[in-house]
Amino acid sequence: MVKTYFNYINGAWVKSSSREKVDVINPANRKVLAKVQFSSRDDVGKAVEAAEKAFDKWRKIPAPKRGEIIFKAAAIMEKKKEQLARLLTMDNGKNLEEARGEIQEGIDITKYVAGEGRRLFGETTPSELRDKFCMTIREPIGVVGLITPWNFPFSIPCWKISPALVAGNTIVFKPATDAPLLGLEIAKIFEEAGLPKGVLNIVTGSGAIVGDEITKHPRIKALSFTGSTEVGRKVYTEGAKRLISVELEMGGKNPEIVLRDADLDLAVDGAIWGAFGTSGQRCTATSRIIVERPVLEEFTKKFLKRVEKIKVGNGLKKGVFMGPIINERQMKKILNYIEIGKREGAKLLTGGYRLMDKEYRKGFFIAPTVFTDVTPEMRIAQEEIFGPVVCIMPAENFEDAIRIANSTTYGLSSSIYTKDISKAFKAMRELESGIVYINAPTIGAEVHLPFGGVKGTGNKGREAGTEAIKEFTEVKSVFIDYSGRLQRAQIDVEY
Ligand code: UN1
Repeated sequence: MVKTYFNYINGAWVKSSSREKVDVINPANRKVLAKVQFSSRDDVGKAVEAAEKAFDKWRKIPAPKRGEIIFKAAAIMEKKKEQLARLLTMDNGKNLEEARGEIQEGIDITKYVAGEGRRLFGETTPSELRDKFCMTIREPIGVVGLITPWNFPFSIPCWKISPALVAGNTIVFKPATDAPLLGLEIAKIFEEAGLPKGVLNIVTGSGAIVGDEITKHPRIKALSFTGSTEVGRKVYTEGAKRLISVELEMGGKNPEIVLRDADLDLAVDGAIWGAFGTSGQRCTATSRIIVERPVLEEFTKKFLKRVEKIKVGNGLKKGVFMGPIINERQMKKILNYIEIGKREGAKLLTGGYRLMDKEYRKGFFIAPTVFTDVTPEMRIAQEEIFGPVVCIMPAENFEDAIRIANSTTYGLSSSIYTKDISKAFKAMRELESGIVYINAPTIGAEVHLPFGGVKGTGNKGREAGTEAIKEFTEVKSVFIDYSGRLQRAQIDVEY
């Protein structure tokens, strides 16, 4: 019997009013893992209503007490780590080691922001007037709408849910259409941790119905979205119509620069992990390797040798490095980009095809793919592929490498391999990205640092780290005059 998951609204597990369900498929073998609700706009309405009703009570619970519930949730996640990781591998496809890493990332952010319950710092500052006190306080926004992707179906929801909760907001959350199960598990965890009913509500279903309704609902006061640029633009537009805050984390075309003085073996390690970890399905994935000409041949040879050893398969199997692509549509999109690359004149060095025999037959697997002779204007060097495809691009010198690195509309993550400290620092300044790595791959951000990108990757906000709380709070400036008389700012100033 396949398990059915329900929506989580007002502290109860409920069927969608649509009475429709959809299958959740394991991308490694197309086995049906579970069924989830294919929800309607009406379900979103009910979730908003519950979240609105719960808000007043939740925001008045002292923040350190809210933080304690969040800490408890983190402890439950720790206890369930192995079980969650296995479910994640089946739901999303990434290998078990990476799945454990993702659960850990969710635990880390949850612990980190739980401590905010005892901080949520405001500022105090002197007044220009006598016997007057000035301060800022942070307040929750209200009902927030969260929409998350399938590639990190546990940790990205945690990045959003945990800080939103500790700050005192209530939530309507839509997990991704693919890999929705971990999002639903998060609701179970917070329920067990003692979160009052209505504070966190989860509605599964399609972007076109549930996602669209969340972005348009007039009583949702802030939106936080991670996903494609195409959808992000729509979310931003809807939010703008209502003048609400919208946080966007979107695509990347992340470069790894390899300079002539780099430790080439280290640069190869970084490129393998950055380009093919999670089968390239990370917004931080390395999709361009920009190599200074004098080491181009040697780097390419070493890299190719390692790529050809990559083991592809079901992520539950020991030794598998690269799992499947999330679904057929994404697989076709990636294969189409490979065709585009060939037509554009890039040289296909290895891979470039779907794996079809035996263990691969039922799943969506693509061989790790490397193009060389890629030039900056090619589409495969400009557009996000979101799969195991990487472009090697020659650069004449350091400046040329930086220019190529910056030549896309995205700006999430970038990396440079060099032993030259001044070039490392120059790169840190010149690279147009929200995250820069020196002698480390483009993937693997840690939760206590802000995460997000410049240019087309986002709209300036950052998640996680010290920024996590900002996304989910309003700042209020408070002036307390204890002089007992009218004092007019800018006018009655005495010395
Ligand atoms: C994403 O791909 O959307 O930095 C998030 C990283 C991970 C998070 C990736 N910690 O690669």
